[in-house]
Amino acid sequence: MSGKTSNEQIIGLLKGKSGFISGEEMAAALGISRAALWKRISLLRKSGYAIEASCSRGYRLLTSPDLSVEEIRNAFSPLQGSIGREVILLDRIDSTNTYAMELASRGAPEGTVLLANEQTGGRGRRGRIWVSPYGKNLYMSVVVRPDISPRDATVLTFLAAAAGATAIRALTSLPVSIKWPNDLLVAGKKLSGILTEMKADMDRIFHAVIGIGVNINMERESLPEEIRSVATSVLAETGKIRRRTPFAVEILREMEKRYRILREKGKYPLLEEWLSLTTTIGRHVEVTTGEGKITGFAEGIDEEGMLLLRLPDGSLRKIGSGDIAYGA
Ligand code: BT5
Repeated sequence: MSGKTSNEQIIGLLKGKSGFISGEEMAAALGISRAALWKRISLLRKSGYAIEASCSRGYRLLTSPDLSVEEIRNAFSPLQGSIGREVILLDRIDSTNTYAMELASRGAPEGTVLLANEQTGGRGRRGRIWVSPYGKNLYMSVVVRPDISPRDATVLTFLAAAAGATAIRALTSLPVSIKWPNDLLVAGKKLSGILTEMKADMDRIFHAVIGIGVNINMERESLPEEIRSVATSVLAETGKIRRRTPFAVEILREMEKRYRILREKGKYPLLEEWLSLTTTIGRHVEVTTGEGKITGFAEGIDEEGMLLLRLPDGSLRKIGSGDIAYGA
């Protein structure tokens, strides 16, 4: 348990037992006094854990908060890989990406994860908003320092999209697919979006932040009118309220696996996996770019993740960023 604070250790001990665990045993395991243990338990209750206390039998965990930073930390060892080695949960922030970029520029270690219960200024690409109501969804950003060229930064978005799709499929059995470049869709509606930002010069990335928002327990009716028809959530698709913790843990695990592949084998395995999960390639699409709308046949991606669009006049156009609409 090295590197864990007493909060994580307490939750680890309580979760390790289905019944009560004595205060004496816990205090001994943590190397703290019974009084200090009591204080810790009170604080954990304040952050949403229901812990029963009995004079004769000790403590028992009844329920955990649905987004538990202690459980997320316990799922990752600081020594194991990089992603998840530090996990911060904030109640409310303008944008986890903005704050993670700030932390990264102040030297936050690679793999720092920032989560929030609510974003008051959640962001999409090009200044658009990401609707982020309190306690409903996952809003998560990860600091990375990849040794890749800034021209290859799209692979970070692809890595997160594949990680998100794989994790959400495993947890929900929903047929999640990827729409170029950064959307996760279920039944044609947006379940999740990814925003990758970086500080870089011409040939080096100093740091990057990969932000992912996943709609979990948000009711479709609570969405603003203009988003309702394009968005969905796990609740809307399955009718079930879910704990957010397993989504955070599984997405981070899947990101870690792919980040290691990027480090050890380079970008090509990730581009290939992304191709196997996308529904964009091999169909007629309409792409809205900064210069307007273009329609064509999405033939593939190039080695930097740019979309290769065959235009009606037969020419091939490379598109670096845009919004895709699927034709009827
Ligand atoms: C995205 O942008 O899809 C990137 C979303 C990234 C959100 C995460 S949350 C954690 C981190 N911190 C942040 O501040 N951001 C990241 P884009 O492709 O530009 O899509 C934005 C569009 O999606 C909006 O214009 C709406 O149409 C739609 N939208 C907004 N909120 C939504 C939501 N909660 N669910 C589905 N669609 C939404």
